[in-house]
Amino acid sequence: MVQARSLDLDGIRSDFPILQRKVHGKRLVYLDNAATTQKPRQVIGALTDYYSSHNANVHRSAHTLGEEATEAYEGAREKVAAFVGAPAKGLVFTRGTTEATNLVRFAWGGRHVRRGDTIVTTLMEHHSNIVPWQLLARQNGASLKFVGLEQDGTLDMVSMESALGDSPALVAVTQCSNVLGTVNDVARICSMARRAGAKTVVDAAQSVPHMPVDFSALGCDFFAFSGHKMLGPTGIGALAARKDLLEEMDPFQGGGEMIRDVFPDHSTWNDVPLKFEAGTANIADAIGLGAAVDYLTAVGMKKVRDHEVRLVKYALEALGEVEGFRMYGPRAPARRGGVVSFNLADIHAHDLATILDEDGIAIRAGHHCAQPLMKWLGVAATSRASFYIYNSPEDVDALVAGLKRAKEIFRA
Ligand code: 7TS
Repeated sequence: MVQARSLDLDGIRSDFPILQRKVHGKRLVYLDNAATTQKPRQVIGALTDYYSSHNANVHRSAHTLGEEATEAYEGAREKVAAFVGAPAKGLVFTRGTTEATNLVRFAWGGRHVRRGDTIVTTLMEHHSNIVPWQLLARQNGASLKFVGLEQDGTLDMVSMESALGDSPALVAVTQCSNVLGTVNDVARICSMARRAGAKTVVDAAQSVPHMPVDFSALGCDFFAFSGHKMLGPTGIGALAARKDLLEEMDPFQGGGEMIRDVFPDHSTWNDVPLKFEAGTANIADAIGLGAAVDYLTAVGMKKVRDHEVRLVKYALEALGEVEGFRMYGPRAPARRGGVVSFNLADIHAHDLATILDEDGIAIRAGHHCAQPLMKWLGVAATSRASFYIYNSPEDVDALVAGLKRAKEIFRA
């Protein structure tokens, strides 16, 4: 058995109540972490504590609960910002990555992308880093260009150079693919884009939860991620952005909280980042995300990354021995995140996921919200196992056994 135990796995696993439950009478083997992660009792506890003892609206009430809630909410912002290397005033809470890219679409793109402009994205993006740019391009008369991939599922940098030759207004790229696992050199891409005069949006949904990241060092303009993929609650995420850009951007939504003064004929805006947080915020979940960040910080993000690299190495070796196993994306574990997408012989990915579920194993099957990538791969769907801090080599062994059982059932 390969050691993938640089973390205190038993200690970590004991923090996740859901890992104790059975599925179809079997031990739960949760391998759908790219879709969403499970929550430790520390995060669940932070939500319960907030609602039990501190609940009030923020930024408005002079009473004790109001002050406690505001302090906890703004404290969470500071923690989350520090976790990704961004200043707190440059971190806008959103519902998640999707809302963050859409915020850029409306609040930055609306005024800065003009007729005839180009927006560059890549073939490995999640739909949330494609569709907002399609909508923006259509609305503003711009065009969308896709950077292609190499055979091994890494970005074709010649195609990137050529796309940048058109002096695009915006370059939108993922730091880590949710299908191929490819980790892109976004610092290099952002520096190339800046020289070409483009602003950059980095989709960090699959990087922030899994590896050390530093928004300021990357040199990007916008950086989007989701709390629920990093042990936090659903419905909370963030956009980190260059503060000077946030200052001059239009608001995203109009309403309470985002204004300074409202007159019958016009309004003035609150300071950044509150200018982008209209209405009552998702206070409890932001605080829950702060608790998730505390948890990950205590584990150590370098350890999280090392654990996943080891686990993926073990998984690729073990899965590679199952006849008919075809994986997608780069082979070297150091060049990829903790997701392994594959197909098994001619078994449909959805059938495979259903068989594995009978064994208590949760994987995702489908297009993973990356249809242009599926087309490029020449498949309608893949199966995907995605790992996190509580997964063990035993989970990989269970997956391998499940695949063998599926092959017997389908005689594939
Ligand atoms: N970007 C990437 C790379 C993602 O993997 C996802 C979600 C998103 C953006 C959108 O995040 P949201 O929190 O706004 O929904 N990815 C997946 C997935 O791979 N399976 O389910 C959701």
